[in-house]
Amino acid sequence: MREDLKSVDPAAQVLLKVAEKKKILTSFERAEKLKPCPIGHEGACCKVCHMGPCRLVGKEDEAAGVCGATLPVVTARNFARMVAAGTAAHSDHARDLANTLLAVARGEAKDFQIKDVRKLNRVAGYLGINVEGKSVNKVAEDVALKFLEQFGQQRGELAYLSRAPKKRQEIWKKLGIAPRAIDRECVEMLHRTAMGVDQEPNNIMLGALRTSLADGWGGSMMGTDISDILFGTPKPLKTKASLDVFKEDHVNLVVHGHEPSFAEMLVQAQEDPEMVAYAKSKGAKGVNLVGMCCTANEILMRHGIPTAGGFLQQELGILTGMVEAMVVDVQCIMPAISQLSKQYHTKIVTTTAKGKMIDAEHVEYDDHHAMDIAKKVVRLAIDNFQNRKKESVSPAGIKAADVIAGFSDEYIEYMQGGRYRGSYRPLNDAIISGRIRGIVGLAGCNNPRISQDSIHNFLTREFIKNDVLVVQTGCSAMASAKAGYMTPENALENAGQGLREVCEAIGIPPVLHLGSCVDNSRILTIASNIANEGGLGDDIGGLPAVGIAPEWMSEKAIAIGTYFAASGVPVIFGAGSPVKASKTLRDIMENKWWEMMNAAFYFEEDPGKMLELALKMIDAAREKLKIRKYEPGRFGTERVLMDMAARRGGTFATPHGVDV
Ligand code: MSK
Repeated sequence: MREDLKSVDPAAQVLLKVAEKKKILTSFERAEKLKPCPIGHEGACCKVCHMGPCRLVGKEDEAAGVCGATLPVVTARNFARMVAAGTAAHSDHARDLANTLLAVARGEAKDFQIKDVRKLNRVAGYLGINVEGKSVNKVAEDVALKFLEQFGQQRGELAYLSRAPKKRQEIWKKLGIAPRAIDRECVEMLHRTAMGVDQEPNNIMLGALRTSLADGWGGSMMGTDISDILFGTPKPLKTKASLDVFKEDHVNLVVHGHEPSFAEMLVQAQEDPEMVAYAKSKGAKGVNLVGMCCTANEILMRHGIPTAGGFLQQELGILTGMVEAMVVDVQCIMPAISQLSKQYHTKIVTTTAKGKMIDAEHVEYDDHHAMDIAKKVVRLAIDNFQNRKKESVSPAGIKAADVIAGFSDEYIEYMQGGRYRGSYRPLNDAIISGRIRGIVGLAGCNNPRISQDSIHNFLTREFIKNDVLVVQTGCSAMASAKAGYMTPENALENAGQGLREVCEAIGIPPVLHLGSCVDNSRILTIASNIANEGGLGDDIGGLPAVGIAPEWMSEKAIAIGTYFAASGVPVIFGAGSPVKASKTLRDIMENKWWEMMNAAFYFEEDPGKMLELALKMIDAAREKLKIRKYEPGRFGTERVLMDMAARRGGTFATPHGVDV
């Protein structure tokens, strides 16, 4: 691993040199110059009222703010607020999609159609909506209205909680953390963490768990499902990933952010013969649509649109001098890009009233006139083609990697038996026999304080070498895509023998691209399906599975990590700990959560130790399940069966292999 480099992506390295030569500062240099405040970085700065900010230094049992708030309370409140913000982000995205679904169902958004009726009916089933005798649009309307109700309902619990294994639902009930409504949990979390309300760290963290579940089994899962219903459920397809996906003879239009609706329209608009003719009239061969960040993941999974990469590529993309327009919506959009664009011909186009930028053009997206607005933006990019300056063009010049992406949970089920006999049996059997040692969900961001992609790539390589199936989302998926890990050939070259055999038999890469950040909900669905298939316990908790976000930076990542833990998947985060200041908090997350939920939340910066801890937890889970001990190259079908007492006892596997 090259920690001395700002990035291990060779195309990014080329463009960082361009920036250096032109004396342009990017987030990579700003991160070097601007050291984080050590007190706030570790969760010990309280700024929930104006008596402070109070910086709590000193011993845990002595440090206190002006009001007397202790270090564990302050750290817990800070963490819980991150969870609330992350949950709000994913869920507001889902709310927009639910409104689009409603508009489509009512014939008000005529440029969209319901692409996956089968999924619509499946979702209606989860929500208890009868589809008999109803038109597709009526079912879609009922589904959209039910989804919208989930945000503000005053009674009951979120409908999607019923998709979790029964045992997990009982744990949530017992702990009192089953979320009631999405907005309610976010609002309550902000209230509880305001000055002078919840002052018991464990109770604050219970609130954080409940809020996070409103993300994972609420907003995010809804976001994924509505996108599949409207734009199609992903199936594997081939595309490219690199900063070198820009074309010199085309108008390069980048779509960056998170919400897929407008991006879907741009996919259609850029292919429209009228737009192609217009591009030709301006001297270009056509329009080259490229994705960035999670919008990239959405249109890559469904249309094979190439990706320029994740969060840290946004400034670098502009530095190529080849981007006519960068269209942005919400989340992970650096304010720096509008300033940087002034030194190039690139136009930054904001598209939502929620996210405007100084010096950007604003073209407001409205799903009632989606295609007209998409064409307006495509035209704007085409008109800017003539302003591209030859002398400022700096292509990365590194061949883009092939990527096979598009592994929805439905497709994973399908590939294990076909449309009518799809199941998770083969995957469970491969885990039981030891061909697959376990599953790791690698997710989360890049962070300029860490050599870009270095830990994502290190862990991906090591896990597949150790027969661990890797499923990826968000910027982590981009890291593997760019590195060429998402091809079946990679399995042949780099995977351990057991994983390789499974990949060859099914014809999949050992690293599966599952989609965007909201698509972490697909990992929850896969985990539920594995648990419900049988043979590996009856809960998500206790599966040989771990979630890791090694280079995280966003509050959304914290919300995801927390709902993974609340769902029974232990998680490891790198890039520094926002709870490091409080031993009490660390103890709650690393030990108490094992007792409560059969999972934990660790912060560990050392990549080697992350790997070791993840493998240890996977092996401990295997031992507790009494399935074959993992031995590289030795597989079998024999199992040590659990007796009823062991099953009922619900013994939990800790990383130390101790019953709790
Ligand atoms: S885009 S949240 S930097 S994964 Fe979803 Fe990447 Fe993290 Fe944004």
